[in-house]
Amino acid sequence: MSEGVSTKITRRGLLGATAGGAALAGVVGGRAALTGGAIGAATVAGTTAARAADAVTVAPGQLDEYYGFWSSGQTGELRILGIPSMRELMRVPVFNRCSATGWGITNESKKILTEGLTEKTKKYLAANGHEYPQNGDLHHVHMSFNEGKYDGRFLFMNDKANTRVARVRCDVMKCDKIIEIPNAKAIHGLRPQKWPRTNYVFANGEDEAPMVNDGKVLDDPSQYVNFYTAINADDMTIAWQVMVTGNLDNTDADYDGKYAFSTSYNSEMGMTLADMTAADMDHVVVFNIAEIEKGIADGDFQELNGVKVIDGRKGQNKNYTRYIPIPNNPHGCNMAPDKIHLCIGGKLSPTVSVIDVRKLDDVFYNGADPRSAVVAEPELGLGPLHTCFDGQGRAYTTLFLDSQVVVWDIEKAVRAFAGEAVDPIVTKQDVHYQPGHNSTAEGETLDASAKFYITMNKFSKDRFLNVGPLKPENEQVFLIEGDKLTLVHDGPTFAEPHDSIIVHASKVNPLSVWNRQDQMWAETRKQAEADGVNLDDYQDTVIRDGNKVRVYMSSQAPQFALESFTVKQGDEVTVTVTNLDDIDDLTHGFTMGNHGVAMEIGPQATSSVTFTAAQPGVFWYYCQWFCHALHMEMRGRMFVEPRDA
Ligand code: CUK
Ligand code: CUA
Ligand code: CA
Repeated sequence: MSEGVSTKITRRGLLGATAGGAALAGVVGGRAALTGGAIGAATVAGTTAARAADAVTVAPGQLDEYYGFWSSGQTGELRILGIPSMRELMRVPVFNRCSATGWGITNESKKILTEGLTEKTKKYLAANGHEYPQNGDLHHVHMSFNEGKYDGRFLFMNDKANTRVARVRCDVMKCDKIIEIPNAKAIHGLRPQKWPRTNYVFANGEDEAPMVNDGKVLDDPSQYVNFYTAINADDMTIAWQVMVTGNLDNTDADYDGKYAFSTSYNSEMGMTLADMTAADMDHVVVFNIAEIEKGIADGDFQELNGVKVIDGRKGQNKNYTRYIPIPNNPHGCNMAPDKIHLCIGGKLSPTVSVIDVRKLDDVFYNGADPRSAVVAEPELGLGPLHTCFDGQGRAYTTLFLDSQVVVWDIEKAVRAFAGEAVDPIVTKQDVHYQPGHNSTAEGETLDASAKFYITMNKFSKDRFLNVGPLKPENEQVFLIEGDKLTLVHDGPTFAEPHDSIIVHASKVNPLSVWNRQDQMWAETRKQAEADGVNLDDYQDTVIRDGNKVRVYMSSQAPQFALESFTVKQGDEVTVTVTNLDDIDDLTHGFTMGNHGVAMEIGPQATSSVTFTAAQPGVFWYYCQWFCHALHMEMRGRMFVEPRDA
């Protein structure tokens, strides 16, 4: 790093004042100054940043060793990066609309975006002129597991804004299911079951609301509840829900298939900032999966909006849940790959609470004090949020207020908690600035490794050219070498990746060309068959069905099968395009001018779109994916005849 230590101190002091709050500015600035000096000395003594950067450089034309799957927060999409290069490879629209692919425009995508919505929500949306939510807030993306390791089948992700969970197929990297979660409000934390495989995807409802939210109860928080949801991963249906006390933030599952866990920052059930932060201790809820399944089988549930709901609130005296007191508005919830230790970020407490999951049986069945499962609570720094692991007994915790990562030894933290005079902290490293989540390669699996460390920082401040008041965030890559982290990459990124997972490339094997029989366009295929059109062959057919017109055209670079077609003003027009090119990377598009219509048609794929030809005239359609030297010429005309002609 060429920047002087004194510059760094000034920048970090400034940041403390803005992001940490005026009251904390002195503390944060002071710590940063000390650490800045220490890290500077370490850099001089150790590996040079230049040599370290070589270790993660991927030369032009070379492929990355890992896929990175990234959330995008309020942008609503999934992103795919190459790791360690941090090259952005793809954006997969999920909860957002996409102008390039037609996600949210095509019939195939609209089916996925609408079919999982509750009737109530469809009504709310219709009143606002929408068929499906126009936004999404995608915080957490996780892959399906088989025996504690990624299996390359699916990615699951949440939408906090509209209480949804989506699934992306890894064979084509497209979303194939989106469901709204009934009863719950604001799905935030999300994790797949790790063991024996991902039968369930666990999803946390963050916002409190009346159990039956029909307006009869309003400002009476004593009647509010929260819901923990288990989704059947294979068919994306709701398996069951558990009603809990307090709200739910982040979640994770163990490596035994016995327990799942959620943090709660609002055990107080407060409705104001002051009330939500009133208690010194909040809690982690432990869910006993076998007991919940048994309760469901025994009929110990109520049915609420079609979902079987178990009562796991405090004071139920059943074995569905236990509440472990944790300081203070805890946030991150991360299960270590040692299969033993669950790490809870204290957020307002400078500690991470470590729960030994082997002690939970005693808590459930032998009346042990829930706090007896806490086997370490190291004081690590200010604002601990999320923890990741390197598979070698070390934990890496982001310190939001300190703008640092702290590397610490889990076993030493346990020994220190038991009274031994050992310091669990291995090192602290500055990051730029205010980190949230962090990742190591496959760190949330049994294949966790100690190669590199990625930090997702909420603020970039002065790290990049100024692009106006809205700045990019900053994701940084550090090389891990023993006790030392060396910064090797800064990566600006648009709002707001919370989380990422890093998956070895050998576990992900997407197709290059679609399978013609893919389910994605099964309904379109059915309609084509009814119309006597073979979607697997050359198509240039126009079917009139009352005021509905169905246009079938195949495409092969650089031509659509139809140079023109004619409809009448007011017709509902469905255009179905099949890309008959059977060549890697040869995607066509279909954009209808002035109609807000565009779609991607990948090699061997079929896509369709429906719109109303409201105005008479000549309208050009064109292919918007550059496919050929004569790509510009890949266009045609829609003639719309006046209604009374
Ligand atoms: S939460 Cu964003 S930094 Cu939604 Cu995973 Cu902690
Ligand atoms: Cu086909 Cu451009
Ligand atoms: Ca609290």
